[in-house]
Amino acid sequence: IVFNLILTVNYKSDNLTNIYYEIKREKMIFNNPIIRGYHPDPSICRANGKYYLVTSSFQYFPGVTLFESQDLINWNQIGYCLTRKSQLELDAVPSSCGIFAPTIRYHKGRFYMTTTNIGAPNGNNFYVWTDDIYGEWSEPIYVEQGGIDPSLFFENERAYFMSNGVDGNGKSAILQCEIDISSGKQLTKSKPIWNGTGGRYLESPHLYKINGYYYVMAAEGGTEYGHMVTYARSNSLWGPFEPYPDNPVLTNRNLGGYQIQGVGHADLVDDENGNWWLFHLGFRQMSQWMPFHHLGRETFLMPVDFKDGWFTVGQDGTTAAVVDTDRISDNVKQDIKKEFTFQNTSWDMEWRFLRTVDKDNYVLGKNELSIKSSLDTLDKCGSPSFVGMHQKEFDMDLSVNVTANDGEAGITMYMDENHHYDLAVCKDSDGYNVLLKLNIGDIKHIQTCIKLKSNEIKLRVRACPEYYEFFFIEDGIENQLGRAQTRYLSSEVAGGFTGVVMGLYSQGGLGKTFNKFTDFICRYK
Ligand code: 6LW
Repeated sequence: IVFNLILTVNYKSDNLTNIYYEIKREKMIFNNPIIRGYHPDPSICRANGKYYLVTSSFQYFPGVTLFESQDLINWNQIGYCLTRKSQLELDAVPSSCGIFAPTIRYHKGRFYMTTTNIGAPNGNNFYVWTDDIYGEWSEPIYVEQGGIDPSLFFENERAYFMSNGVDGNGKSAILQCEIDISSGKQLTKSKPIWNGTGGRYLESPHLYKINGYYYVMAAEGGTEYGHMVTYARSNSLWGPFEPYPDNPVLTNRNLGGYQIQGVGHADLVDDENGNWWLFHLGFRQMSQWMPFHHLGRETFLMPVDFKDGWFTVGQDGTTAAVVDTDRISDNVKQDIKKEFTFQNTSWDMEWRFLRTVDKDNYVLGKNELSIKSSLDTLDKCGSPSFVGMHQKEFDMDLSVNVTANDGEAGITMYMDENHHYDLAVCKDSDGYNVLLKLNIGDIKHIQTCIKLKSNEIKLRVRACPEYYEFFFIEDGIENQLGRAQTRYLSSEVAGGFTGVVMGLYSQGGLGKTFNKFTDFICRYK
């Protein structure tokens, strides 16, 4: 426990009259983002004394990242909701399509997760359920109501489903219907319940009942610098809804130069003591006057206050990087993991694949990884041989030993098929080379190519907010191959909804022999 010692000196002219001090308990302090690396569109529920949170996964497999927490501050990934091809078809899905914003809810001992698979043959809204949060989830149950960002609300044995859409006049609206939760069948027509406050891209609806009022909360303004959270309340879940007079209730759009931007798309949860919290997405721009972000949209937490049937978020409706609160025990310490290795991660948790995994191309060992090339390369919108982890911080030092036997094997800092930097060992007719390849849109450039003495080498990437620097280590000597600006992998340049994923990959060659990776280590400052 840390205490603040406050020393107050009262004096009249030069005569000390009083010296007194008080001891105050220091507040718990936590840092945002609370879940780092690309993890947007958080949704949360409370069950059995714990909290469960899901985030979007797009073209990556498995789908819908699932986290657990005891204290709202420290989150452990416990799995994914969509782990089978029958639940998640990603074959033809473009980058940043696939799994959009999920919602997780707990009702009568059962967890439900609803989402949309954009670009898939059966791209409708659907939900899956489980009675065991650590186990497998059901097959998808489809709902006819279209739009994105589906959500569920349960009351008196009834289930309601909402998503974004348009009303009879073509105006953006939150649409709602009652469904049969066992079959997904609509029991009522889809009805517009709220039109938002006029911001573009009305999305991310959630419905709550709190102290007698129904609240519909949404995001508006688009998921860039103008993003915001708005809400309205009603005595009926069908409306009419009366907007909160001070909407938006949360936005950082007027905090020019502040690192955290684009805050919106939120979900509310109450803790055991009856305090409310808002989990939402936002992003960290690379530095004060550099409006680029390449780590993707991440998950943030802010406290909520209710007064006279309305709620506010934070102190002034903005999200801060450092939050102090007396609502969380000061025994809780925020533990931000700084080092990731093959040993302290698990292939079915932190590591993820692009679209459809051909298991024959991977040997996921305890301390080593072997991959052989698939037909797809990193430059295609397909399923290359690739396994990656989200980049979580700007400052990073990543290294891995590579033994290349066939084609090209290395590390890629990967945003999408058109925006990635690759550092690799490559076999050609007279031996092995180390390559640095920069892919920025239509510009595909081999920056450096150096002949190696053997096919075994250590590759290293160091990152700061503005640059990646690329190295290889041969005979114990570190050589720099070049560097590249992070901004060209940012959402502002590449577009899309994901962030940089650090991938280990293999491509080209005959695709018959495995390339080996050992001693992976990624350290954040
Ligand atoms: C998501 C939408 C959004 O469905 O981005 O920021 C979309 N909000 O609500 C993809 O993450």
